[in-house]
Amino acid sequence: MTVTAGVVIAGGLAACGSSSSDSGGSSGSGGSGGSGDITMGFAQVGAESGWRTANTKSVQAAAKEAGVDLKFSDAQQKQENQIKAIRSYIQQKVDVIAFSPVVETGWDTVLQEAKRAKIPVILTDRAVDSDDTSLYKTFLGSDFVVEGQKAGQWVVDNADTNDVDKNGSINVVEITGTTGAAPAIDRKEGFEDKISADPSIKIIASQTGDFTRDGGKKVMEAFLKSQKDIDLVYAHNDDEGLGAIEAIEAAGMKPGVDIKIVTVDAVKDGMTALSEGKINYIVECNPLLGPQLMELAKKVTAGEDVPERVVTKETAFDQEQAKQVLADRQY
Ligand code: GYE
Repeated sequence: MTVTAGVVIAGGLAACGSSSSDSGGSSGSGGSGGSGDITMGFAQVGAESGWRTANTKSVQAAAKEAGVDLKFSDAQQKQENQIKAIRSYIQQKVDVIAFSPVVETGWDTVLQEAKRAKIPVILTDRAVDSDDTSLYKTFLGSDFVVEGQKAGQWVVDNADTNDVDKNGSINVVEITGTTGAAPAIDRKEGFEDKISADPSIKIIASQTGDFTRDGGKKVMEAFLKSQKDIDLVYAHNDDEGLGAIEAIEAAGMKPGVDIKIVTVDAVKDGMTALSEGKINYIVECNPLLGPQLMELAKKVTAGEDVPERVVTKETAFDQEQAKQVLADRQY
């Protein structure tokens, strides 16, 4: 993760919402006709998780609301597909390209092509790891290191109950997100940062579940075979945690009791499991980035300055808090 400066809490931007009266200001350099409407090419990661589905819906609904003509592609979690989609948006001369990079590295060439074509790029949700920050206008999304820190801090703060077998050590198995993806790298880093304060907490195994339910289940099945005395699962998203629950139950144990579970996202299925006590703690990651993305797109295509980093505002939930908000959870 390279982007650090210019932190702005996104609530302010979202509040300016979707007034369509300023659409005449758009002067997209890619040029898509004289109506003033903006054409956006959006290269999505895939449909790997509940979070992603909510994110896609948010972007599509916000584009409609803002009068943005959205070209949408699903890369099925493959970088090559995202690069192809971005190249096709460049060819189509869209006004702005937004994308959520599946992995952090390997984007410079295609982003230079966009820059040469004078098409501004907005990173949404995930960052790229590039020394050349002129390749994109802004990065809108969560601080994944902070998310990992919140998860790790909870494990430290609840060390007594997390030591399920009371043998003085907390054995953690980690189900990581997609290898090379910003949230996988940063959620690991933040978590390790916090648990290092307590030497009794150890990550005894770590493997990718690719942010999917099926991946989480398979990895947990393997951990249950290869590891003794697992106290806690740290899954990088809810879907992986939900897959782990299936594996733990199939092995005749009680998730949330015999093995504690901490995840990130707070989508409805995750929050349901939390309120039932099968997950113990969830760090929120907000997928509803659409309105802020459209607001940034309007500014960028109008040649206005935008902050180079827009961080979304988030919280975390325990069982009681999950019960309180579950009924109103939109996604
Ligand atoms: O946590 C996970 C999804 O990039 C923040 O991607 C996103 C992550 C999210 O598949 O569920």
